[in-house]
Amino acid sequence: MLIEVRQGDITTERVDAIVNAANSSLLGGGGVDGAIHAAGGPEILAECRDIRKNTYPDGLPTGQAVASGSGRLNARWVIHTVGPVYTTREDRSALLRDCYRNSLAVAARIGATSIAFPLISSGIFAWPKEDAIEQALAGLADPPEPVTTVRLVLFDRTTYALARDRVEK
Ligand code: AR6
Repeated sequence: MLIEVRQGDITTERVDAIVNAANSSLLGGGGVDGAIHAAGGPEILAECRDIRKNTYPDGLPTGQAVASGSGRLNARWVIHTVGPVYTTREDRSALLRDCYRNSLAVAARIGATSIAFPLISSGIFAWPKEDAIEQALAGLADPPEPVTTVRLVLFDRTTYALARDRVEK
């Protein structure tokens, strides 16, 4: 399946589900996480608090994903996933691919057919952009039914150009 590559702000995407590059607390943060909570409003945080209390009292493990509602966003759901923090000491790339795979699995479970992803771990968690793109494309290959539209949304022009060149190659 073709992966769509776009430049822009993921909070405005018109898809069934957008993915949040969260942290295990699920209680918000900076980067795309901060932008999603700011744009979607307090309903998302309220639901995340419930998810923490009822399902993940110790936090959402790295590589896993969970869905919440989307407050005021165009998308119907937000799928929160926790990317690994980049380090040269060990290879954490399988966890990064898990974020994409597990988010797709959650999308399929809730019946989302279209889904948009940010470039997970490539900001505050410091994953090098080019490799983050490779891991994203590997993790997004073969989405499960009924997912038919998979979009990678890059925030800045430079990263967008890198991803577009890689996908068109
Ligand atoms: N739309 C699309 N992409 C965005 C947006 C946006 N509105 N804003 C930033 N990006 P980051 P991480 C890009 O730092 O590295 C938070 O505090 C950004 O340019 O958001 O996984 C969480 O709570 C970068 O390429 O996520 C965690 O603590 C990409 O999104 C931690 O940051 C990911 O950058 C997660 O760090």
